Amino acid sequence: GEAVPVAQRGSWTSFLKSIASFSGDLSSLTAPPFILSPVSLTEFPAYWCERPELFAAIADATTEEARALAVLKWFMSTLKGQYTSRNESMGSEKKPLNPALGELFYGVWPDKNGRGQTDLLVEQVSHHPPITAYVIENRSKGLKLVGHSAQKTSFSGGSIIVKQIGHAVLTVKLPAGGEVQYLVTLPRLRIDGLWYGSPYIELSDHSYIVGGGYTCNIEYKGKGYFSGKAHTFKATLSPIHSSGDIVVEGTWHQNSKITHGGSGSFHDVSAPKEEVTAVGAEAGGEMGGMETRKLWQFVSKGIREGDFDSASKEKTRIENEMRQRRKDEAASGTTWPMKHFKPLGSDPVYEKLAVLADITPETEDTYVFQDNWPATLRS
Ligand code: 0T9
Repeated sequence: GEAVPVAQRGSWTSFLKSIASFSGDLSSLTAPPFILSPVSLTEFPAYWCERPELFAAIADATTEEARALAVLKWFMSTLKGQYTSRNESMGSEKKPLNPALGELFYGVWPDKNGRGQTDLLVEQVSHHPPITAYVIENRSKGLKLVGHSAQKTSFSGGSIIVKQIGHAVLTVKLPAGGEVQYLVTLPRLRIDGLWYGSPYIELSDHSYIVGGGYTCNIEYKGKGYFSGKAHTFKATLSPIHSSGDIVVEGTWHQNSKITHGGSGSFHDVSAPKEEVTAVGAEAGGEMGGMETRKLWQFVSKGIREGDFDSASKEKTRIENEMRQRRKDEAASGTTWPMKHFKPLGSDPVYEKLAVLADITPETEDTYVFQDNWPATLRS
């Protein structure tokens, strides 16, 4: 692999071998320094709102069709950040920090041009397997996205295949009273370029957005499929109670246009995105010990500055501390309490909406937000 520093070639090769002979939770495998990211997975839910004005715009739609299109446009516009931003900022996909149980991340996108303030709250609700639960809310616009994210990984043909587990539900308060909910499911990922030490993500299969009188089936293709172009998608938006599909086609990391049932350009993510501002939850906006940027502070610093010795020492210290915490809990017959969510074995909203688009599985568990925002985000 050309992108692998000479001194790390041996450890990269053995890392790839361990991936190949392993399936399940990749997050716990030790990887060579050059591929480590200083950012924890608890920060990833922020990708859902890095174009806050597109999220806010969902509230301004006045017809079911306009609302379904606004939801699709917001969703499509998050994908570039979700799946290519590490390549842009760090040169390739990197291995994120594996969050500790109970790790927290809070953030905000401030009000601008009347779009309203948008708040973010994330909690690591399981360590083994890793599960991240999140809420994004724009209160003034009556919009709330609640979801959770986990992965099942396997290795095939030199690539890592990532099946995303979890879904999100977007709740939109209607100006006339009442609300409408959209189920958002997640695409499958393939991580290519491993051999060369410069991994990148391609999306495949389908994901869905269902609700508000519409189903939307989004099909993902990459290089070597029907278009031969990387990061291609085709979204078919269908009204549930009438006919007349709207089709959108393009590349999710660039732009798209309406190719059926209308015309004109659809989404375009060439303009810069807006990163979330991290907010501490303690008094005075301080960060507590379980808040991601405080917990990983010195690991991240070590990785950023190329001081992998201190990064690795500090990481071991955190992991040992967490191991001890689990032992103490086992000894006292307690478990780490979730701070913001309650687990539920099946999600009634998912079940109601998944059948409308023939989504499998028909049932999924969920994490119910307890509506306990820290005061620092709500003052
Ligand atoms: C939810 C996203 C997810 C998380 C990451 C697969 C992955 C962990 C999960 C799915 C977000 O909404 C979107 C983007 C990137 C996904 C990560 C990419 C990645 O490589 C990791 C896995 C666990 C690895 O770190 C594999 C080993 C690594 C050396 C390859 C770069």
